[in-house]
Amino acid sequence: MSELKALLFDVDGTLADTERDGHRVAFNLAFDDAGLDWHWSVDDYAWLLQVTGGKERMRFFIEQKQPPLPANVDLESMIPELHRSKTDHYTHLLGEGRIPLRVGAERLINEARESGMRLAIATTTTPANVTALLENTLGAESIDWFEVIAAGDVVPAKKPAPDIYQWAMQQMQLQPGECIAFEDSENGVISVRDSGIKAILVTTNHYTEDHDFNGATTVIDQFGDPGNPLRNIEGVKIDSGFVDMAAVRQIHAAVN
Ligand code: XBP
Ligand code: MG
Repeated sequence: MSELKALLFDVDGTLADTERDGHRVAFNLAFDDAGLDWHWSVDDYAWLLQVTGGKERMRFFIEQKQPPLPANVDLESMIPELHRSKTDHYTHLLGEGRIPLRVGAERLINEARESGMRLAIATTTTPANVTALLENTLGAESIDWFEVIAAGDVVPAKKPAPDIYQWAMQQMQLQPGECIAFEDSENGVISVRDSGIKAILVTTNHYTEDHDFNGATTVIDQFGDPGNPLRNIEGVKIDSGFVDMAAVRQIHAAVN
């Protein structure tokens, strides 16, 4: 049995519901600014989310849908330019306080800190987006609560590749058995699983509730709070109605 030492959090969909009203909106604003007649609807975006990474997602869209493109366009410069603009829009949306953390996330992070757990972020999104979310929800000092912020292009292969979790563990000199990961999507679970981490807690959301979470230890609909209980969906059950450190330890111990 390994000792639990660290909590590794995905960001998009897990700590906050950023995709529908954040990333998607920012992509559309960037398309408008660039004079592109493209629009990603709430439904289209469910399909687009199969590809992680904003640059990778735009390339996938262009290849699959062949939308109208400006004459003589060079995709190798257009995609990064569009992505810079999208990141600007996204961080502005966060700055307006439009996207709160999900139910129970702040409570769990605070309890983990109080109990001496090490914390890290393992995400596909751009580092500036993580900083903006943390600053605008938990406060500027919260960035330092996370020992490692593993994000974006720090590894060449994004989720579902295991690289981002392996990179975070390497930086922290942790073994997979010493960690628990928090995810919301099928790609996220595959990434964690293939990194060797066995303890995986999934909170579903609008876009991921029908995903295949094979390999997850526990699947619930939200972290929950006292008075706002979670719903157990699959795997190890949480009886208290919300995820606290006792539940986190129970989930870790069930598979380590
Ligand atoms: C998050 C993503 C990201 C964001 C966009 O996946 O797929 O691509 O949608 O971020 P996960 P960027 O939650 O599995 O890490 O545009 O900054 O790439
Ligand atoms: Mg996610």
